[in-house]
Amino acid sequence: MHLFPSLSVLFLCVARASLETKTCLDAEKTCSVVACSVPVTNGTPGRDGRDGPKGEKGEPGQGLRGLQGPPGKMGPPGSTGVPGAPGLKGQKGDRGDNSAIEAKLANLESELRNLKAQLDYTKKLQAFSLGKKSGQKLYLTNGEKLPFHKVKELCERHQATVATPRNANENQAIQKVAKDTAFLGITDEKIEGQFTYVTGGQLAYSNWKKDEPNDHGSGEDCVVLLQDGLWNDISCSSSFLAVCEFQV
Ligand SMILES: [Ca+2]
Ligand SMILES: [Ca+2]
Repeated sequence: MHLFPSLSVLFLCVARASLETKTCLDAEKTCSVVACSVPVTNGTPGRDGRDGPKGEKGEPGQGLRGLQGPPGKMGPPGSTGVPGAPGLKGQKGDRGDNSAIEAKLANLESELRNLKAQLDYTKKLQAFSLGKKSGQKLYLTNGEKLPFHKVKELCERHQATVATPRNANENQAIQKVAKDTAFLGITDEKIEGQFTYVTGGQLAYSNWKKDEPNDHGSGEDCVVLLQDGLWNDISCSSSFLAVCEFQV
């Protein structure tokens, strides 16, 4: 195999010897085998080499700067600060003249005491002439005989309630005021057989006549105080003496 290139070269040199004998011989001495042979075509390109090392970081770019945006929303209020130090004490003021006011106040107190004494005396006269007082309660009658609900309205109009004895003393006091059979502020209108005060609450005291209450006839839901001080249930629509109870 290695002989053919040499033979080709030799043949080429012989073929051209007649024309350029000297030249070829000289060339055989000096030029390379390739220079004297037929032209050699290039081979296929080799494979790509390995990646080179990473380069250094470049300089930052210089793009155009945007316009400034609108201001953001207001933030939440901050926390309350620490209280400041107390201020300096002020100078003492001038002493006021309260003597005139004190004198007026003394007069008013004196008038108030006189009025209270007169009121107490009036109450005593009233209790003596019209009614009967028991504890903090004053019982009065105007002498009218009315159905129970009219008696109730009459007493309420005078900031009072229908006379309601809660013990034997009160029962006796009402008995002395009432010169006739009188309504008491007690009914079983809400629940038959369960007598309660019209102002509310279960009975704390009772003084029923024998065989009463009997809810006689078409029904008896109101209560009267008989002249002997005993109680009887009776029709609310019947008319009896109105006796009212006042807080004093
Ligand atoms: Ca009844
Ligand atoms: Ca009865």
